[in-house]
Amino acid sequence: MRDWKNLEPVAGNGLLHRRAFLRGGTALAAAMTGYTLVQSASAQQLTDDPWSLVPGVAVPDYGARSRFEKNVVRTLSNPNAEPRTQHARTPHHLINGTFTPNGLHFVISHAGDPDIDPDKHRLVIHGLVKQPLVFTLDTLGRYPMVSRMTFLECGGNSAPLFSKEPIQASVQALHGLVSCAEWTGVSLSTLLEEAGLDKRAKWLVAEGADAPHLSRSVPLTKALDDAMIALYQNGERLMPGNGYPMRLLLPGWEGNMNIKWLRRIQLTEMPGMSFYEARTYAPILPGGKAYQFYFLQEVKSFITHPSPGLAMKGPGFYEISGVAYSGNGRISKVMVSADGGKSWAQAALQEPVQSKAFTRFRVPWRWDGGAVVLQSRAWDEAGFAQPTRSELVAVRGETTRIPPVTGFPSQHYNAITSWAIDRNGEVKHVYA
Ligand SMILES: Nc1nc2c(c(=O)[nH]1)N[C@H]1C(S)=C(S)[C@@H](COP(=O)(O)O)O[C@H]1N2
Ligand SMILES: [Mo]
Repeated sequence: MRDWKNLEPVAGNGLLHRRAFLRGGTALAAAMTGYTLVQSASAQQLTDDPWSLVPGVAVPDYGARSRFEKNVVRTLSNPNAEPRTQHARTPHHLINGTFTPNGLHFVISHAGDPDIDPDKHRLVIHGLVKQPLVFTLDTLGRYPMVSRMTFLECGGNSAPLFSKEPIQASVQALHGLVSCAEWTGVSLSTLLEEAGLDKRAKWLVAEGADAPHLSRSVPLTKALDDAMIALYQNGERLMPGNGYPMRLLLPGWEGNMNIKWLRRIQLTEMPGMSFYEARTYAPILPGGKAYQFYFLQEVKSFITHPSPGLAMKGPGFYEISGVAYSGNGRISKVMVSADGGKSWAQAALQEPVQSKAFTRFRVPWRWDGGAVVLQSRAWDEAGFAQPTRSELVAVRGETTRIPPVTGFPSQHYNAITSWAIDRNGEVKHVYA
């Protein structure tokens, strides 16, 4: 039997080989004993509580999670729906796996969630097409459908990390504006083929039915590549906050372009230069120039376990895990460091590794109780590496404004996140 405590670390501060526990199951048992198991004697002492001797409650017609899970919720930026943007952030530290339950998928709604009667909703495709078309939910549902896992991330996710000083907040507050779901719907290319494209068409302008009629321009190349009119989210109809009854889905591209409550697609020669693409999502660089059309959500990762708020429970075995994703395709590699980036161990990637979707990574770790700094760094199949924070801010700048506001760097932060763990097991957000 391999003695877990004597396994040679592959990187500083006790990171173990990613397959350390696949080499022999007995090693795992040895690893856990004395740390996470209760005393072995108590395993004999299962009691028959009264409830375990009688039948349970009625099975509901629509399931809800256990009442003991009621604290696993999104955090809301504007709970009274004052007339400004509302954000609901995903609690990444309280869930696991790779997809986000519908009730915990992040939401950004600039003027609340409309209450749309699906029978009355229409989607119009017009402009530079041979044949303008109008669809009901029913007619759309008769086209061949596709399903795919994909992450959706607001361009402003992780914006607090542009702050000069690290903001003390949970992974939910820092990175909660990204989620991942299985979306099912009709390929936009199918509908555009039916409408017939005019040769002059190079862009489309998509518009939502909500009060701001949020509109964004999408290059035709993306529309014909993997864009989808999504009708289902993790198997059920879209949630009202995520665009019920239909939304535009542009896998791997800036959240804001994924128009919810989609009602119009107009084919055009040129982009519409709408409010969001001309202002908010044209990030300004330190020299005063601005990015125009920064569509891609680039390769990124962060550690969810452990993370601030999930204090360590004494030295011993832990699994470090988190999510990695890239708008360019599949994640090819994730490295994890426990010494602030001096040495790295390769993480195991949970199969299947899907294109433009969350990939969960895991590394076994023996924490000796000393101060450490945890980091994760991802690479994608297109060859891009997640930058360090100093590399990113060298190009994009920092801000002293909290929370970051328009006019200051506040978009497309994809650099490394660092969690410092002190001797008490407290986890803090740091820059390393
Ligand atoms: N019609 C409409 N579409 C919208 C929005 C909106 O307020 N109205 N918010 C946008 C923003 S800023 C983001 S980040 C994504 C978020 O999608 P989600 O709320 O489904 O997570 O939707 C985008 N699409
Ligand atoms: Mo957004």
